[in-house]
Amino acid sequence: MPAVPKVFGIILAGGEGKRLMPLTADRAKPAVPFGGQYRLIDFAISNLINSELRQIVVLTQYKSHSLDRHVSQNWRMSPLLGAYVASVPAQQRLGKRWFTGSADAILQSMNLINDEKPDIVVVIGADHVYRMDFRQMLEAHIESGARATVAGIRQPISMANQFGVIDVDKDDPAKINEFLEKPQDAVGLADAPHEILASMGNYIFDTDALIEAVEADGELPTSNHDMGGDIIPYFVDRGEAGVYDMKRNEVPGSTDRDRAYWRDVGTIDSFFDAHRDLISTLPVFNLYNMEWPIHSQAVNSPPAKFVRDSVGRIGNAIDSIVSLGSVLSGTHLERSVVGPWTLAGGGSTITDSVLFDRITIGAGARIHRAILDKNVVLEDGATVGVDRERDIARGFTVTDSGITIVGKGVRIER
Ligand code: ADQ
Repeated sequence: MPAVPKVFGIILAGGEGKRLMPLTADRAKPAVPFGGQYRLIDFAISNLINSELRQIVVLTQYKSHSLDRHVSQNWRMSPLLGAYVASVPAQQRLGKRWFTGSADAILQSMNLINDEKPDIVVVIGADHVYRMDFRQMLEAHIESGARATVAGIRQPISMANQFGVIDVDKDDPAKINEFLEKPQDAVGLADAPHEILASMGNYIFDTDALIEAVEADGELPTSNHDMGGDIIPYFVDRGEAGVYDMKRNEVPGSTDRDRAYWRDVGTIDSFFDAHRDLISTLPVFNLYNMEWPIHSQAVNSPPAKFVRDSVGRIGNAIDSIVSLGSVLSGTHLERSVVGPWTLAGGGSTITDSVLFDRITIGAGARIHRAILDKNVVLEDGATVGVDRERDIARGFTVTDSGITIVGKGVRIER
């Protein structure tokens, strides 16, 4: 390994995100808006850029148009420095098939690795909210001599069936002894029986080892061609898999509260809860850490505005985030996140909700515990999230926890 290795970043962004329906009905999960003016993928890209990676590809497949557009419009890098963030769609380079799994996505994108000839490849997911300095994980990878390193973070044992579960070697804490992808009957950690060490879906590989592994996996007819299910166990079986504990990661400017914060926002409930983490007075996840900025779309619009309506009702917001271009006229907003270009009229009330962009809210409308996708219109006096049975009858998705989701462009009548 050279003293300064050449590092290439691959972001896996081709998954369907079925559990986020209807927000993923016509966009890829990494393109789902988050926190007002971000898309989920902005966290992964920002972390790699802030970690000084400069050649990054985003592998896309499922309904990728808005994801491609977001990456190409907002993540332009200087070609003078050889820097790029490129969105690369599935191209059927190895025959007439789409990516059959995340490892197949890498196998089919081998031309990108061959073009750059990196020493090390960082492979990460595209749908988590967190800050992470990958340079520290890279140091640990090189120091340990592992050929593949998996980032791990403690999670409740009740969530073990959603994650790859890492069993650390008793004699060597930098080594993985066993890796089980989404087990039904996980065993808790010795010092915390109610927790497991979960894979964050972020990996670092020596390039030659990654190529060997995905090529060998491509030959296996029984494989699901999945990074977590097939490639990591391949390295564990060979005694070549290392683990990097996220609790060692120190990101500049982080607070005690959001140090090592990581959320998989794969379900509506976790997506909703992650928004709550942004808006509390002492945020559990601090978007305002300018030492490790999360970059996003440049919204070309005037600032948000709060005014009285024609009969003097005050437009105000508390414990909330309001994005550029929004006008709250005589509207009361509380514990909510509002995306760009929302227009809300007199006497309307929005509580505990997440609004994407370009929502129009009529006078006297009421929104509670709801997620509204872009271009939703509430007519004067309309309500959503207030009457569960009515929401279901109107065809909206309502979770067991009582969150109503309204899909793109729906017009809600009184
Ligand atoms: P999951 O998130 O369930 O578990 P997966 O659905 O493969 O695994 O998604 C991982 C990443 O790969 C996502 O960013 C997704 O968009 C992308 N992806 C999925 N299929 C793809 C395809 N065909 N082409 C391109 N990209 C694709 C994974 C790991 C677990 C780990 C969790 C952490 O498998 O071990 O614990 O992530 O959330």
